[in-house]
Amino acid sequence: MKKTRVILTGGFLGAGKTTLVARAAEQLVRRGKRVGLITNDQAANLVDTAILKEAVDAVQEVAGGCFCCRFDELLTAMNRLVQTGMPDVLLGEPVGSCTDLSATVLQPMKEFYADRFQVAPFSVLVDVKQVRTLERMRKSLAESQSPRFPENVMYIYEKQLEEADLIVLNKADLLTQEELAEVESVLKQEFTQAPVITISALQGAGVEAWLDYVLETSEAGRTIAEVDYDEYAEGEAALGWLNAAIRLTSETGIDCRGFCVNLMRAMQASFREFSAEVAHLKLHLAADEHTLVANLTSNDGQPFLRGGVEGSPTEAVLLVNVRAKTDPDQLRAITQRCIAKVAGMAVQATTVDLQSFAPSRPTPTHRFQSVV
Ligand SMILES: Nc1nc2c(ncn2[C@@H]2O[C@H](COP(=O)(O)OP(=O)(O)OP(=O)(O)O)[C@@H](O)[C@H]2O)c(=O)[nH]1
Ligand SMILES: [Mg+2]
Repeated sequence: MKKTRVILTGGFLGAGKTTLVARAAEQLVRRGKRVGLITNDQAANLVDTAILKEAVDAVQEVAGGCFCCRFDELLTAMNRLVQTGMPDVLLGEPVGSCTDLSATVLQPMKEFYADRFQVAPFSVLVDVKQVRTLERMRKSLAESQSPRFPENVMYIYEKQLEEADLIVLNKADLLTQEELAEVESVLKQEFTQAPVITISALQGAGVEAWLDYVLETSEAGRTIAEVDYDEYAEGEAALGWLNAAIRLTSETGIDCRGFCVNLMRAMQASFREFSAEVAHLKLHLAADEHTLVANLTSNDGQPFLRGGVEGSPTEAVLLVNVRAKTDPDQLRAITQRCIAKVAGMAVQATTVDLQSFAPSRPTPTHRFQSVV
C-alpha cells in the first residue's frame, strides 16, 4: 500500500504556519501531487480552515483540542482524507501554543501507523522578530521595553524549538541579510539539534527548498524535549482564546474593508489600553463568494489585510479568532465592545457563536518517553 507523507508544521502563534501550508499546498498541486490539509484549534469557527479551503478543497479540521490531546480525532481526519482523495501528501498545522508534539504525535504515528503514513521531519516555524525578542530577554537587555509575553509563555516557545527536526526561520523579508545572519546564528547556537532554513512564506522565497527537504528526508521526530507540564499548562492558560462567528447585515450595504480595518484598529487600541498583548488576531470576512482576511500579530504591529469584497453587500459572515495575553472575560468584553462600536447604526452584528476561554491543561492521548 502506498504511504501518505505527513508534514506537520508547528511553531508559535502568528509565526506563519497557515501562510506556509497554503503556499506549499499550491506548489504541491503544481507538482502534480494530491494534497490534504488538517487544521487544529481549541474551539470551532477557525479562520485557518476558511483560508486553507481557498487553497485546496480537501481540508479537515480537528477542533476542540490540540492534536496531542485529540490524537484519535487527528487519525480519523487523516484517514478520512486518505479515503476520499488518496492524497500523496497531508499537511497539518498544530495549535500555535502547543508543544511536546514529538512525544505525543510524531512518535505514536511512527510506532502505530507506519504502514499507512510516512512522517516527514517536524518543522517548527519561528518569526524573525520573535527570535530577536528572545535574544534580548536572554541577554537581560530589556531595552526600554518589557518582554511581550511572560516567561511561562516563552517556555512553550523555547520547547517548540527544542523538539524541532527542522527550524524554519520565517518572515525573512522583514530583515536585512546582516540581521538575518545574526538571528540564524542565535538559533544555531541555542538549538543545536536542528538545521535552520530561512524562508519567506509570504513572498515564497525558500519555500520550494523547504518542500524538497520535507518530502525527501525520512528522519522524523528525532528529539523529545523535556517538558514540565505544569509550566506548559500555565503558559497556555496565560493566553485568552476567543473564536466567534458574527453575521453582519445592512440594508444600505457593508463597507467590508472599512469594517475590518476599523475593527482591527479598535481592537488594537483596546489591547494597548488594557496591556493585553496580542499573539494573533485573525479576521475572515466572507460575502458574495469573496473573502477578506486580516491579521495582527503584535500590539505595536501593522494590521495585514489581503483579499477583498467587491461592492457593498448587504450580508456578510465574519469569523474572529483572537489569542492574547489577557483573561477570557476581558477578551470577550473587548471583542464585543469593538464590534458594536464599529458596526454602529449602519450595520447589524449578530453573534452566531462565541467561545472565549483559557486553554485547559494539556492531557495527551499518548506520551512517549523515547524516540522510536
Ligand atoms: N512579512 C511577512 N509576513 C508573514 C510571512 N509569513 C506569514 N506572515 C504574516 O504573519 C501573519 C500570521 O501568519 P499565519 O500564517 O496566519 O500564522 P500562523 O502561524 O498560522 O498563526 P496561528 O494560526 O495563529 O498560530 C499574517 O499576517 C501573515 O501574512 C512572511 O514570510 N513575511
Ligand atoms: Mg494558523
